[in-house]
Amino acid sequence: MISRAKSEALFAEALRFIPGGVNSPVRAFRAVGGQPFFVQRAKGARVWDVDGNDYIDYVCTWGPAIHGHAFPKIIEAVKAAAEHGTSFGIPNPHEVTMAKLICGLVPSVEKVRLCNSGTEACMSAIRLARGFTKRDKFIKFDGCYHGHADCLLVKAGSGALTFGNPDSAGVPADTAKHTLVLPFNDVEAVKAAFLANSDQIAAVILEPVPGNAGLYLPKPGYLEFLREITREEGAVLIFDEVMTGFRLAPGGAQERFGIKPDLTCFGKIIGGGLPVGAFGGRADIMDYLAPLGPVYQAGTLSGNPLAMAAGLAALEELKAGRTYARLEELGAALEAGMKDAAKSAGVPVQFNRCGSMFCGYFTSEPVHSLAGAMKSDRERFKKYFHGMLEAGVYLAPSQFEAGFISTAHSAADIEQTVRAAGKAMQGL
Ligand code: KE4
Repeated sequence: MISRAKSEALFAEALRFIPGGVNSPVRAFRAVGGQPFFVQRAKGARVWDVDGNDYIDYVCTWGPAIHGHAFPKIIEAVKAAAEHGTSFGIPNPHEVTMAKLICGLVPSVEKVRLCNSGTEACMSAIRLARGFTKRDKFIKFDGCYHGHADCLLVKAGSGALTFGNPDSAGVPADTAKHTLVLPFNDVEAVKAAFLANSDQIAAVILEPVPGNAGLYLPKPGYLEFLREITREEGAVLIFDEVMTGFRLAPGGAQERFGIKPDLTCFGKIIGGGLPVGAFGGRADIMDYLAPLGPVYQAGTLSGNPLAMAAGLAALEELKAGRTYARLEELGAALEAGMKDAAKSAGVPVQFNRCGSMFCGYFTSEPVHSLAGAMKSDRERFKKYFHGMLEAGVYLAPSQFEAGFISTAHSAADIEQTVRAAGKAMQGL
């Protein structure tokens, strides 16, 4: 067993001052048992804990570290920007460069507003769609996560076509009732929801490739169907690309699947590891935002110079390098290796992948929705997770999260990961 005595002492102290000892619930290892380790430093594809143990990292800070940790160009950019101040609350040139870069890389985005998290981006996009359409209801899909704004912490209410139920304490039923939660990849459910709520639905928001219930893909034609029905019904189509944006292609999932949404939410990669979110899209909708229009949205640190410097360095590198070809090579190698490992161990695994995002479900049935993901054997996942951790491979501490590969991962890292998986799956 790897010694983690310093992490254990830190966690005991953290529990005294921070709820659950963490500043974001998934980090607490409650889905897999045991205690989280504490990171001392990170570089490339690896993180080191405070006890000196190192791990190949497939969480990549939940997506931002697409170039690996402590990427030199990002570190240099942040250091240089910090010399001139850490925040102004006054427009700065970096904001304009960032906005032009996002609009240049994502054709559906004519104008963009920067904020400080994916939650802010999604919350604001929903408010904007409601203001633009003057409608209150909106559709989301089970298994898709769009941050923790009240109206988005909702699960399917009875007969999903009616209204949602709060998925968290503290969310008033009056708030949740406007949120319709439908199964993903189900065309008939969307048709029925629009029929039952005609002229009342402001928007449809989705992760085009859901990465918050593990990872599964849209069925052929599904995204095209959503684009068509929202256009016909006068509802705003919102792609939440906080995770997929700039990861699945320079223009995100919408480039990969050839769909043009009305609004898109961003986060993670565009901050280069610092806190940034953004939402953008059709100019006629975006111009409803204050100070131009009646929909209010604001943020003290929006467009922060340090976060802009880090994000610009990250995005410029994506434009310059052969990032996506490299990520595809690594992803394909990991997928092939994992499938072989599961077959050799005689363990039923569905390994879903889209570019450099992946998830292995312990089930024999294909996974295309939350219902499918829920059939995964979580006891097997828990044992597998800890087997991999002991072998120096850090996976997301939950079956219902996606894994991420960076350009800093090497073929040797993938080989080490596959060998570890072969051992961890033995006897599951
Ligand atoms: P943040 O508010 O955490 O920056 O973004 C919320 C969000 C919105 N949309 C999508 C598609 C997301 O994946 C997220 C956040 N992702 C989770 C990982 N599953 C963040 C990790 C965490 O909550 O600690």
